[in-house]
Amino acid sequence: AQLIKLTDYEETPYVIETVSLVFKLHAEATEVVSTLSLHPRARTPAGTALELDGDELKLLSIKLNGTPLEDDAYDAAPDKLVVHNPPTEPFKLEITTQINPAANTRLMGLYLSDGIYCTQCEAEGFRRITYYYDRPDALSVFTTRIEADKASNPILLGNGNPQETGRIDGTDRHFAVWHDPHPKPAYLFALVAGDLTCISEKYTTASGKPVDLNIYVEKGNEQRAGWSMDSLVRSMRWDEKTFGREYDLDVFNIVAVSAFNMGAMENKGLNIFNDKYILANSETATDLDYEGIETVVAHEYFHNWTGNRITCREWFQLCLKEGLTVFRDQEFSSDERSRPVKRIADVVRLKSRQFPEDQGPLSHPVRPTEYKEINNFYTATVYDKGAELVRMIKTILGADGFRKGMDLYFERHDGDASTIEDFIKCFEEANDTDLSHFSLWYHQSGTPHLKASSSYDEAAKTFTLELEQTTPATPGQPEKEPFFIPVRFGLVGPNGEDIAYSKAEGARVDGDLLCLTERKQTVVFHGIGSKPVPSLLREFSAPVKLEAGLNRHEQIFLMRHDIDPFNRWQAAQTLMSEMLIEMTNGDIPAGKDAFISALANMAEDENLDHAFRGFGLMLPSEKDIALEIGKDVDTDAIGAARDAFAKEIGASLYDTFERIYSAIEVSETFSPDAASAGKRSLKLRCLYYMAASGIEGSAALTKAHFDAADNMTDRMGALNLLVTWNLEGAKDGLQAFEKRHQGTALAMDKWLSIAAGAPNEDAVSTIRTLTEHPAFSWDIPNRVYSLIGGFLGSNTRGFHKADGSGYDYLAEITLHLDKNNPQVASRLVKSFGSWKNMNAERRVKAKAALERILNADQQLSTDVKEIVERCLD
Ligand code: B3K
Ligand code: ZN
Repeated sequence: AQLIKLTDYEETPYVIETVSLVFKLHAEATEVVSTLSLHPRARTPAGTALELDGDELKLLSIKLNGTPLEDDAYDAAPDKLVVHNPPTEPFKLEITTQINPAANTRLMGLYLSDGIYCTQCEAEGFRRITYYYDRPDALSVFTTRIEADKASNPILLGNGNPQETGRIDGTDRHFAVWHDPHPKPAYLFALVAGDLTCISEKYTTASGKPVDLNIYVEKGNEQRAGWSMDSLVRSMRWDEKTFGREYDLDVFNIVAVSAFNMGAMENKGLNIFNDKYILANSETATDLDYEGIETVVAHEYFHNWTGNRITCREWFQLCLKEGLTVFRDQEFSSDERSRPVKRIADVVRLKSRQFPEDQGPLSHPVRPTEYKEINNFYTATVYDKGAELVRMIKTILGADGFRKGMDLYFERHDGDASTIEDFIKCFEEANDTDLSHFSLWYHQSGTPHLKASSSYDEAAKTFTLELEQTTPATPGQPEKEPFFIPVRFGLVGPNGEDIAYSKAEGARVDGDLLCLTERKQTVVFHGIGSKPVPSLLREFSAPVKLEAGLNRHEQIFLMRHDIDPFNRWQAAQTLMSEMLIEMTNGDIPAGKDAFISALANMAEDENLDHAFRGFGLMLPSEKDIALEIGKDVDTDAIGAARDAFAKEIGASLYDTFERIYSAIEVSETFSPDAASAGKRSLKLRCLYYMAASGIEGSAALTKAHFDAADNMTDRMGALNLLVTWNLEGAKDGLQAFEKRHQGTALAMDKWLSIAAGAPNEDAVSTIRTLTEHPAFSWDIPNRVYSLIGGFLGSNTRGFHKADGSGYDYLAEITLHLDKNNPQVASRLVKSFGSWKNMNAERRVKAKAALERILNADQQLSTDVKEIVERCLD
């Protein structure tokens, strides 16, 4: 496969003004007639060939202005259609292809999921339907006619607004025509046909335009779609209020399908979702699922403006829509729930997914400059770090300046296929400022390391802060420039309140914001009456690794007193992480008891909300610690240290946890709201430590929690503890759960993931056995992500077992999955991204497994090959 480069970008020589599609749906032989109205651009030389993309296509016929093309006038291959010498005047091309949705196991293009026809076109799936300019800058107006058997496919959906429907005379078939007035790229095309049912709501936009909202699900699931509808309505209101963005069609349809490679897709007016992000009730969904649904529904809806109305010029600009839309969905959830808690959750996610990516062989800039397979770049870096960059723009410009920039972006680029440069320019012009140094964040990869040290001069009443940034080399970028880093901060005085300074020198400092621009800067604060503890990077104001230069005593002080809740949490995390590393090395951490007692106070602090207290108690994961250690990692030692620490905290604070656990009352009728979810999560966190303690009665208490659970959060949470700590009752619990939920795929996914995450001497055989379970299937991504993804993601000791069995197994299933679904295979094989951090024994095994994939006797997909090669590089 060839390397695609940003610098090679060129406009298409022809413009597709309109496209009219007719789908004659049949499971194994669907015919697609595509009529394109084309014209050459003014500067296109006469005789320039028209080259359209294809992928595994079969051409049935091709006509130019109504006349079949002579054989020598075109060349058709499965992956390309070339029309030689097209007219120099506007012309019409009618292309008929035949495709096989039933055989489409890659879940890209048109495929069948549980008898439902659906599509996934981003990034390059449309070319698996018909020959086309399958690239985001080719915007066109689409009309779609769908024809299908009426009894098995009563519902026919397309993009835009419905036009007409009817029977096809003399057959059992019917049709529907949809028209989308908004020009769009092919990746936003969608079609659905099947036997579905829907829930509906009427919505009126801020300016009074009525919109029909429908969420389509398989029959019998309609009572599980209510939360999604609720989330959709709240998202629409929020975007009007917060960004002044209204919806722009008469209908907004969502469809939930069970076979889907990722979370969901923002097709214009017809979002298609993985059913995991639509279906929820208290019996089958956890609080985290409810939160995820709210986020993803909002995210896809917000794409209507950031993604669809303004799209990307090419795929290198992916973060233009994804980073920005993630930022928007994060802000939405922060407004709907608790802002500090949401911030903590987002940072946990960033640090656990993006930091490892950016510190390993798969590191790439938020806006990459080359790729082989674009589907490999839907990464935590593009999405989550991309969102952090937008957040930093807001931090630097302030809320009003940010909004002005966004307003200009919407106004100036509506209808465009745009770039990051266009986006940045809007903020610069709207605020009369220069963001050129800041823009480095889009181009330079890697996680900067920020090191702080400080000193206090009592006589001069000055406080001096030294800050130094370094960014380690990343693939393709050996030398790094200093970043523009916004550091929100406070100087915390002995009474816990921030001390005001009279003057600051040495950097751009404005109120509580300090902006670093150089490798090393010394900032002197004047008028400081007593020695402060600096609280740096409040709200996690930049995606950097901070070494705060504080001793344990000072960290504990911040954990107790910082007015920034995020940094209170961060202080606790830093302490836990440092101590866990010392324990991993066989040392006994200094200040452990003082820390444990501060932890108890935080857990009991009634002034903090429950969810925050739950997060405060969260131990860094084994993976987090491995990343923090960074080299020669022994995952068994980490696991043992972490287990021991949990046990010790559990034993020394047992009474505290028991007290908190019993005092929290959750209302009897289930509600997924943030407050109730926070109570459940704090209770489960207390139970986690009690279960870990080994103290008599704790296993029975955990089992009782499981037995009494009347919702999935508690049931799954308690079962996970029984299994994780291998308590009496684990086996019974697993059986009871299975009995209760067999037949409900999304619930059984949880059962698979709990079993896969459990520490276990012979984890790989356990997984192998589970792949034979009726609840599992290699063909449905959700099943694979739950079982295999659960093993790779949560079973650190199992996956990184020193004998290499985890690596061998990943190699084996990568090759197996790659034959049918390269995107799923490629996503899993990314778990090798951390192999270079392991100790020598493990590295040898991992490298051998990676090489085995590369040298296997089968044709590898570009997706898998690219990842494996980058890992080995
Ligand atoms: N835009 C889609 C992701 C498509 C992934 C293609 N491999 C979902 C989203 O980010 O909203
Ligand atoms: Zn998105």
